[in-house]
Amino acid sequence: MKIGITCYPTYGGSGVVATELGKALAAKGHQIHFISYALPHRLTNFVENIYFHEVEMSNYPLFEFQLYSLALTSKIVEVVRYEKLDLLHVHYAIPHAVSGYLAKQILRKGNSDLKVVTTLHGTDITLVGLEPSFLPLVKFSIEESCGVTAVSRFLKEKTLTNYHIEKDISVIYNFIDTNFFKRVESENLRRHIAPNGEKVLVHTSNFRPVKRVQDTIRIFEKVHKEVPSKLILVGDGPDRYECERLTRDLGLQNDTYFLGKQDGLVEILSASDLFLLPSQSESFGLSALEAMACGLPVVSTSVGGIPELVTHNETGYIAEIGDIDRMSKYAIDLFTNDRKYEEFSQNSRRRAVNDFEKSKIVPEYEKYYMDILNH
Ligand code: GMT
Repeated sequence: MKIGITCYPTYGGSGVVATELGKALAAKGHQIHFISYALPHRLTNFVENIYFHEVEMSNYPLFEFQLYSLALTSKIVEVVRYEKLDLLHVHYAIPHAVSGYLAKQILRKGNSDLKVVTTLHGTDITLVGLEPSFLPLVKFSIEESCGVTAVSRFLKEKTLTNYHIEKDISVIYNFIDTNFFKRVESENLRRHIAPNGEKVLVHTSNFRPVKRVQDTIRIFEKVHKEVPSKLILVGDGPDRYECERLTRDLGLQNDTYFLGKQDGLVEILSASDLFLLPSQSESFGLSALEAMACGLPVVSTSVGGIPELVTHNETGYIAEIGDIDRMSKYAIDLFTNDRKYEEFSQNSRRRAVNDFEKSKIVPEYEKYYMDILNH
């Protein structure tokens, strides 16, 4: 198949899933054309069968705001026409599903029937998409997509109820390469972070309010009082400054590492013991899956699609949003019970391998494409 993929090229989960999907499909012999404003950050080296088409933006002074959705539409039309794509797969509805719809209408004039598949990832449905300036467009573009997938059952249900949509939405979970995401040797890093054998808690995110990173620090404060421990925070975003301030206010600055955006995630996770995900909303929790594949139990909130990934009392623990006391007790419980910790760690790795390995999920997308093309 010749497939176009449009996604955000940045560190967000939707871009990661889109890029890893493109790479996996290319490895299976499909021709993949990424269409975005920058090279996806997980596309670090040359991969056979992968092409990148950059959306060029005009800076004409009359346009106070950049017209990205329109420029993207024109680029999609160009790539579909000249590369003869069979299908376009857009990740994150805003604005990609709208650009996909417009491109389809333009191509229809030339008698070409572009199939557009939209994958809903999270805040495109639960947060941003509900804003009055986007809601009608999100609803319309979902209804008009030839196929729609959601990354969890929770997200599918939210889409149908929030937008009053009657559409067949397929659930295709996030996936990872468990041969890449696995515990690796990380003694040097571990010795640097926790020189006296302290336990290591870790959190990775884009530091947006929805992630409640401050809760991570407050959980750590309580754990730290009971168990010698360190906290690693990976990523960057609007809440980072506040988090750094809170860490200083609580006197935890010498035990907390703000690493910023990092590519060496596997080594960092391998040097850690427990993953914290205290989100306010989370459609799936790709970051938790990456940690589980590296053998880390997860302590998280019970929101969104997280319970479809984290099994309470098996691969970690889940609690109510903001229940810092409970989440810290869970962490302390795991740190003070070696047998239970080991069992949870093995369960986490097993769950990632058995249920979310890319070799299991990628064929689900391939089958989905075939169904759409044959329809
Ligand atoms: O929605 C976001 O805040 C970021 C978003 C993205 O698209 O980058 O992440 C979402 O997509 C991931 C991949 O499907 C999911 O694993 C995340 O749970 C989801 N984030 C939220 O729902 C907050």
